[in-house]
Amino acid sequence: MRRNRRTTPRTARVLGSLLLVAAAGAFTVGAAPAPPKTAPAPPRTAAVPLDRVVPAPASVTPGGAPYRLTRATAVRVDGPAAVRRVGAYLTGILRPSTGYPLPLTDGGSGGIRLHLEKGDYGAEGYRLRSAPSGVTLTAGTPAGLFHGVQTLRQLLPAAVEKRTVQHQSWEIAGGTIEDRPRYAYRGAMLDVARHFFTVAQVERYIDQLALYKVNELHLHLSDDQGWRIAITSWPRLADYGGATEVGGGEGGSYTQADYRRIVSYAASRYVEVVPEIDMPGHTNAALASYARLDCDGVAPPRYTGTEVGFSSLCVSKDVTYAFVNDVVKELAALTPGRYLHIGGDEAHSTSHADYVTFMDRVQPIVAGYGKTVIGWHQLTGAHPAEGALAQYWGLDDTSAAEKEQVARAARAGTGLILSPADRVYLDMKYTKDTRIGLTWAGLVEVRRSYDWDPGAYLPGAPAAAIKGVEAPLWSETLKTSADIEYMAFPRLPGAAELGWSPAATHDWNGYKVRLAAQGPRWDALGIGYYRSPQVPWPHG
Ligand code: NGO
Repeated sequence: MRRNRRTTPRTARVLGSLLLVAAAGAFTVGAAPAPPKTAPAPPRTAAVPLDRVVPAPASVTPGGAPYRLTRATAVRVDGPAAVRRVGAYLTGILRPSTGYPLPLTDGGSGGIRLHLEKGDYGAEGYRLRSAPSGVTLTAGTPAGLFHGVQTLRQLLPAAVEKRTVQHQSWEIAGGTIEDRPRYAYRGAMLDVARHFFTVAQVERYIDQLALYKVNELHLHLSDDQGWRIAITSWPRLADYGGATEVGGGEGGSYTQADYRRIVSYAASRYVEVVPEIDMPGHTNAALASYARLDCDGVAPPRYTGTEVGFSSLCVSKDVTYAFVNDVVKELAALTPGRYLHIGGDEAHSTSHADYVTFMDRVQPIVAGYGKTVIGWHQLTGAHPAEGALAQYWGLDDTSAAEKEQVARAARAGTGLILSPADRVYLDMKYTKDTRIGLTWAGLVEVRRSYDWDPGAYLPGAPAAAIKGVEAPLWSETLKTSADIEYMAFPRLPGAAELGWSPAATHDWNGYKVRLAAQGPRWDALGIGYYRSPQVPWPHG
């Protein structure tokens, strides 16, 4: 017989939940005032099971009756201003859809409580406890509370994400979640060079990343087709080099104030910005802007195609390093984050000797401004600086020799960020019929994107060298936020889960059910996604 929860008679359900509440010993008279007589009776909706969260939490212990939000619920915060800001972020999500006032108050008990305490939470972990008397989020840091808020969102019905009042009940299943990330680096990259995206578009993506506890936004700020960040000492980079893009559109660039806005918006979502200036290849926009950067002193025309590998900074000229120094100095000053990405991929027009010379000179410049170098994994073919991270973007079938070069560097202390292109390059088409995207790394359906283990991916690389996972989104074929979202969803949450969740939770069959439950949330948020046939989306 098929069972359907919704067919249980209402009286039996009410009695059942009263019994559960009483059994939990938490029934307090008057805790939840009866709705006013005039209000329409809210339809019953089953609470989202505690184990429906993406990324999968480290530990889930369901139990006891749910908590129900009411008109009387308060959001209680104690601790520094940052905790209050996380509380305000939460009320900003809950008020429009519930229509409840949800006052933000200091201390007290009951309602939804955000609370810092010393404990074994780590830098980003949290605990969520839900019972009829209230929901308490506890963490050691505001970042942990923020991640806990993302879990809390997913435990409410999908309609909580709508921006107009929804008349329904809002319950959070009873139990406890204890959670912390597997990896400290959980990234997404956005290529704003091939097509330019505005501050508002980047902020929209940041909000989407935060839903899945991604904490690093790598911005690919320069490439052959465009230079996207104003550098005061080299103004033509943005003014001229930024004024085009793939296909010949008008391009664009961020003023330094724009960039600061992105950085601070990201920080409000506990996301660190990792700026990338790709060097020594992928530099046509810079070479077109300043003839003196070219070995022959002749500036090439600006470039709007998609073939790459033809440009190189002039490794033998001193002005090259003066240029790099100025750019890195300004960018480092604008960036509170720890990292500065120097690219280093596809330097096909730079000899190997020149590449090594260039990296030997440029990495100390980055260190001199207090930043840690990240480079694409070709950096491991030179001399990665102490503490540098290499970002692996090979394929499953990349040659054993190339993988071994990266693994050897990892054994010698270089940390790795994993972005295997035939797994987590979000710009790869899902199927041959995907309307945008590239295919050079293959077709990457949702399962393929999720079904690998970062800890065991690269033969010979010690587990401790793996710092995390990043999902790059290159924009040769992407022009709008709708394009970004269609390629990122539903694969981005899988990459985020690989970065956050313990390996023991990894299971495609369980994941696809949790992922399916995200669909109605994306609908409510206005995110258009690829309805992969591999995922059992709810009907409707
Ligand atoms: C490669 C290449 C990029 C392309 C991208 C497209 C890296 C690190 N370099 O990835 O220039 O945009 O593929 O998928």
